Amino acid sequence: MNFDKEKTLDIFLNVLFDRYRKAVPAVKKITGSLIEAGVIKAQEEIVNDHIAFRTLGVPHLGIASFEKIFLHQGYKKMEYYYFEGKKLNAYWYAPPAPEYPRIFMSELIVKELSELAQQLIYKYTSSIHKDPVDALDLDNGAEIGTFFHQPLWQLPDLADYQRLLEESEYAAWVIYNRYYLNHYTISVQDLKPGYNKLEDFNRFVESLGLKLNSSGGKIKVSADGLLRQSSTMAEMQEAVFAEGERMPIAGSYVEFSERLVLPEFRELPLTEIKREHRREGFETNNADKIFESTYIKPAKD
Ligand code: OOG
Ligand code: NI
Repeated sequence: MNFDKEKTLDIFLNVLFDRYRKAVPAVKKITGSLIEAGVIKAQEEIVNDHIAFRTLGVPHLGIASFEKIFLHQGYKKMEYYYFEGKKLNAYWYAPPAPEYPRIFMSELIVKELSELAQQLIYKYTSSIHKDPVDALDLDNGAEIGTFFHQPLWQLPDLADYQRLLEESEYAAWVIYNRYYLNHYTISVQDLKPGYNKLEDFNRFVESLGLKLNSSGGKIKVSADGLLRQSSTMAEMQEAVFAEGERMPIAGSYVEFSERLVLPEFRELPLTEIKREHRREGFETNNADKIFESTYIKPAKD
C-alpha cells in the first residue's frame, strides 16, 4: 500500500462522508449526543466498521464497474452474498489497512425483475454506452469524490419512481439516490462501557427520538452469534422529481455493529484485542433485514 493510494482514499471517503453527514440528520444527532455525553470528543473517534453502496446490475454499471474504484485503492474482494427475495447480489471488500472501513456493495439483479420494471430502469440507464469508471483517474481522490455525487442518469419522473417502488424498494431508492453513500456503521465495541453493547447503544439511539429498523428484531444476530447489527430507519426527505413533482422518500441511514471476539482469542486481555481477533465479514440473514432500513411502503403483514 503506497502513501498516495491512502491519500486518494482519504480524500474521496471524506467527500462522501461530508455530504452524507449534511444530508442525514441522524448522523449529526448521534455524534453530537455522544460528544455531549462525553463518550467521544469528535466524529473522528468513531470507528467506522463499514460503508455501503447500492448499484443497478445493468451493462456498464453495477458491481463490475463500481468495484474498480475500490480495488484500485487496494481493497480486496471477499465473500459473495445472494438475496433471493430482494433480487440482489452483494460482496464485501476488505480494506487495504485496518483503519479504513470495510465496503458492502450490492447490486440489483435487473434481469430478474418484471418486463415493466426492467424497461423503466433501462429508460434511465440505456444511454450509458461505456463504463463511466473507466473515464476516471483512479488516483485522483477529488475526481472520484465528484463522480459519486454526479448524476449518471436523468432524474426520474415521480410516476416511474412509484411504479418501481411497487416492485422493488431497492430499485426505487437507487434510481433516485444513485451511488450516494447508503450508510456508515458505528462500531459499538470500540466505544466506552455503557455504550459498547448493542442493547445499550440502541437504547441511547432511541432516547434521541430516532426510530430503529425492527425487521427481524431490532438486533440482527449472525448464526454464530458473533456479528450483531442494528440500524436506524432512514429519515424521510422531500425529493424533487423530473417535472418538479415532490414526494417524501427515504434517504440514507446509520448502522451500528458489534463484532464479538472469536472463540480462539477469548483468553486474550481486552487491551490486546484488535480487529483481526473479532468476527469478520457479513451475514446474509442480517443484511437481508438491514436493507429494509430504507423501506417506505407499509409492511404487508
Ligand atoms: C445494505 C444492507 C446490508 C449489512 O451490513 O449487512 C448491510 C444496504 O442497505 O444497502 O448493510
Ligand atoms: Ni451495513
